Amino acid sequence: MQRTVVLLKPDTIQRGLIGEIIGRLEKKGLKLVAMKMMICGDSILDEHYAHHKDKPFFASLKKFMMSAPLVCMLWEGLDAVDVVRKMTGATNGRVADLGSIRGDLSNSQSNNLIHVSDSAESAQIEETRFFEKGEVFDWKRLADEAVYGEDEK
Ligand code: 3AN
Repeated sequence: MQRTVVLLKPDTIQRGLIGEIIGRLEKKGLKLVAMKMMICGDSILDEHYAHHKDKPFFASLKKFMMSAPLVCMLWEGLDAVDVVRKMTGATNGRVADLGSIRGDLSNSQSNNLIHVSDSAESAQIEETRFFEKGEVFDWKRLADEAVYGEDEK
């Protein structure tokens, strides 16, 4: 099974959409293995958004990300990185496909509710960036029997 990092951004908590987004991930059949609230500091955001450091929106992106707590989660499942990326939709909520989280719930390029890992490699890096080992739970989920076929477990 693969794990992927999901961060619910300040606009999600401000708009009361935490339950809606978690509900979608649960209903898809993904398994929650870690969850916490945190307020990000400068250094973790510099690291997390290093690929945007020269962009004109970098300062406002950081300010936005520090404006309220994030809900940080780790979700597990078969091909979890691709599955959750697809559920999330394109960066700009105005062009993201309807049916995706951003397409249905966001109307913005910057306030797009959710960050998700973009590859298996970044998922591993982001897992150690946002979680201590003791915060990740290896638990037996009974629903796995129903969610996956015999050949997939
Ligand atoms: P994604 O989150 O879809 O992988 P990235 O990694 O390109 O997109 O962008 C990270 C975050 O930076 C986005 N989630 C969004 O909040 C912000 N962002 C990206 N492009 C812009 C932009 N042109 N203007 C403002 N904010 C942006």
